[in-house]
Amino acid sequence: MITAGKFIAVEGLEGAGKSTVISAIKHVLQQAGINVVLTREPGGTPMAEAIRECVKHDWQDEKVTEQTELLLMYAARSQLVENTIKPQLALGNWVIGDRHDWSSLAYQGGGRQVNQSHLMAIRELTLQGFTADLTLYLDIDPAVGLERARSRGELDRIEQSGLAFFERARATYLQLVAEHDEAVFVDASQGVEQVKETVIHHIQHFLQD
Ligand code: Z5A
Repeated sequence: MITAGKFIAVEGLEGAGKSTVISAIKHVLQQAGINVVLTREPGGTPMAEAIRECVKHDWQDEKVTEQTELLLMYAARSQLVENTIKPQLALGNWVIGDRHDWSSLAYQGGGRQVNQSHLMAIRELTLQGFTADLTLYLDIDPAVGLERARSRGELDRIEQSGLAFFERARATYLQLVAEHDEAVFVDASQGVEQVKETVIHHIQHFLQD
């Protein structure tokens, strides 16, 4: 009998170090004999990757409305959850997501301040209660995270949203962590090795549960 896999979501502002810790988590899980599939949001399927291109970029004088941004994030998520995440979990594989639903709650809900009841309705339509088994939230001061992101190159459309936007997104993330027992807070202002060590400790604990 195949036991269903687990879905681990890694969340945080830009430059928090999500990509960096995901490879460490993958390594620990593989050493425990687990098959691991990596996903990213928005993206992770051919159609969702096309949506990613669409939503991250500037459209010159054409304003990307908050409604469009929200709908595209959930459209991409629907494609990914139904075509990749659920089938992989059913095969017994574990999925590590570079961002998931909390990104929309933090960025569109907190950052853009879209109407909460509309957001919740779109979320319910898309996910129908599907959630991550474990969410690791990497907390970083937005100014520090954006500086890390900037050092890699020019900021994209969403990254140019301003510090107040990212402060609101961070506040939403902190509230979500406080409200969910299956979430873990990680101080991502520490050095890379220390952040990785903290994350690995939590993963090993999760594996023992
Ligand atoms: N978005 C949204 O609005 N709504 C949604 O529902 C979803 C997403 C799903 C996705 O862009 C954008 O879409 C994102 C949110 C929005 N936009 N914004 N703004 P993305 O996937 O391209 O961006 P990201 O997820 O934020 O990735 P990132 O910038 O690459 O961040 P990261 O993966 O957390 O960081 P990293 O690549 O591991 O590290 C960044 C740099 O910092 C790198 O040079 C590292 O070597 C360095 N680093 C990492 N950790 C440390 C530590 N601890 N100390 C020092 N330096 C470090």
